[in-house]
Amino acid sequence: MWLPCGCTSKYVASSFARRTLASYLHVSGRSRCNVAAFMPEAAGLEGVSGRAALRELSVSNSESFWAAVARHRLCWSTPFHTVQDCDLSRGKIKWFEGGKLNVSVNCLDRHVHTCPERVALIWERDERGWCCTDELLEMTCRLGNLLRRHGVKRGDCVTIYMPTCPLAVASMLACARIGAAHNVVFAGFSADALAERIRDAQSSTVITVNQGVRGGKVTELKKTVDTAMQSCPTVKQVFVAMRTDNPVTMTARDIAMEEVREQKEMLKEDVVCEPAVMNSEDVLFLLYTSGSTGKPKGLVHTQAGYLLYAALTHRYVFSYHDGDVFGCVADIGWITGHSYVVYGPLANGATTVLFESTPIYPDPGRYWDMVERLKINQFYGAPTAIRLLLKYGDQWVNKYDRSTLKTLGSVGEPINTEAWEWYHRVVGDGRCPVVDTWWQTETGGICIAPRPSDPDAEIVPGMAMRPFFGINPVLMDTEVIVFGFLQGEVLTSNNTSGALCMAQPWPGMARTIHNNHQRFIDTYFQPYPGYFFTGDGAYRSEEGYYQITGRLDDVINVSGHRIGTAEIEDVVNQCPAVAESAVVGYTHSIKGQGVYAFVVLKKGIDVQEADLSRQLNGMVSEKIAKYASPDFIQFAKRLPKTRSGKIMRRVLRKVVESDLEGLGDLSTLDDPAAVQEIIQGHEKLLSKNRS
Ligand code: 6R9
Repeated sequence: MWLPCGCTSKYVASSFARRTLASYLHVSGRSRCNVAAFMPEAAGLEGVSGRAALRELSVSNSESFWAAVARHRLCWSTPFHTVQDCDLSRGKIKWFEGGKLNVSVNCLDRHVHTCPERVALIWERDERGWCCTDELLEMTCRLGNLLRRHGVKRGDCVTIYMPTCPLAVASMLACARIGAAHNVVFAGFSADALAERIRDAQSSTVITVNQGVRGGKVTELKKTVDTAMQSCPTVKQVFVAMRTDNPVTMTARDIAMEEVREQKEMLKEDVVCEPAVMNSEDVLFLLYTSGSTGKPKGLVHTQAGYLLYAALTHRYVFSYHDGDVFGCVADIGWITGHSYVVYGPLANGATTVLFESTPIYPDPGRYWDMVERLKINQFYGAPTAIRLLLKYGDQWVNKYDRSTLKTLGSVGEPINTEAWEWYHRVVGDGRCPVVDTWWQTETGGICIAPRPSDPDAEIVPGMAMRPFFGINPVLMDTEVIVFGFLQGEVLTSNNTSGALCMAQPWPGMARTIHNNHQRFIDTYFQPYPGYFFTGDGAYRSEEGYYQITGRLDDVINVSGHRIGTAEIEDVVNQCPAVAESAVVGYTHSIKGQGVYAFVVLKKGIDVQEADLSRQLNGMVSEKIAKYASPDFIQFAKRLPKTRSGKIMRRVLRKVVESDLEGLGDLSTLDDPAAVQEIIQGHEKLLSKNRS
């Protein structure tokens, strides 16, 4: 097996790393005032005497703030000459122009000097008790050389379809080292979803493993790649690593990273890999996410701004300190994995945990067993897992020593008060702050969270609360719709709800949608000109704290995974028996939201509904991913529509939430009787399900 199983290892080891570092290291901050202990570079900022002043300045004079932070926290080979050049109304976002650096050097080589003995990665494998760590720089360099030797160039895009394992992290960093962009596709996505992302990203190289292992189950990742390849003519090569001992069929396109020991491709490579000198605004990665149309968006993040923002939020939201072990249990296939498993922690020289398993494998004590064994200091997870574990009871938590924990984090969806309280009281023994962190693939890193703030500042359960440095949220009136778009004024008072927008750019935000800048503008900057529109609604309390209320568009959030209702409808509509469909989200006690599909069959179709449901579920799993598969499918004669033919999703949502009082004004409906049929069908489905 290629993926080795040592037990500890260091950030780096090669002498080349030391040399590289010397040429990259630049500047350091000088402490002058009392805020210096908190953020050394802030000491040089005019008039900053405390944290509140620092936060204020980060917004009112964001250029000075970000310039100081960027100089202090990143290693540049050439310093930047312009802090920012942004115009939100045109979707133009540029930070630190003129600056040159290499992200992998910032994440690896430079920590040689400061913490040569520190472990970079701890891989908590699916098999309990099998943790292992690797020489991350060495692996990254070998892989960088391998990719270079096989023709991968600066500016190319490499698709990574792998489980959360050290080689996946090394693959991301190897791309960064040689100046290629990466496109990580969550290993739970189907062959069709993978193929669509490979085609859109125009990748000619893919990296995968023979098989994945999660929750004790084997998944055929290489086979999925093979299927995807049938519709990806641009792919020239597929690198295949071995996660299990089982051989897989190799084709002429495939390159075994290791097969028999003597032929290990990676071991042939030198441990020295010259880092590409990248411009701040060169692409670091694409990451696809669901929007309100059927086609996922390839959001583009660039080098310096993204890395800086991931690092700064990682340091301050979680109160990370040198030597801490940071445990974010997200999969690397999502933005949380990118920013808080890989880039943020590694840029800060942290020991970061890669979690390959599930919260309940082999039993519901898995997380806390891991916390005890790996001595995790910050634990960052999703509300869906917390809700699930809460149901299994406190004994699974209490069995393990959690005294190393200092901060608990939550991400991906709203965390309900019950789950928050349990997380705080049981997991954190009532002594660890719980930070509910709001952010998105688009924002690159955390934008709203209870910390940083004064150590004893209040934290309200289930509230993200405070904007991060440089973040300037505003709430907009959602009532006014002009030409189909939400439009409105900034709501200035507290105790109010509205569309959550950002009034100022920050370094971590996405720069564009790959190959579709117009869609980027239309989605994020056109609804409220001059502002970045998040797609979420929020409430601002009397005290000025923010609470996220959920999506305002047709995107649902299943266990923290975003999925556009249109994507699911596109698949369901491909079934020859289906005339049309409408998918909506509903409240689900564990997953946060579940998927509810209304399906209208073509005339004269005579099928068993149960058979067709199975078929449709299978299609969605196969074309998108299992998590997107509907929990309920309701067959209907017709859907409620406006006179202009638009499906009234608002009405459907109310029906599935059993909120018949809230159906609202039905006068614009083409035929109000359709709603009655839908209500009856829904009741029938529920009672069938109960019995
Ligand atoms: C990081 C991530 C983003 C969407 C976002 C919002 C929801 C994320 C949340 C939250 C309430 C939180 N979301 N964090 N809702 N409270 N703390 O999840 O990115 O996959 O792009 O999803 O998730 O709706 O717009 P992404």
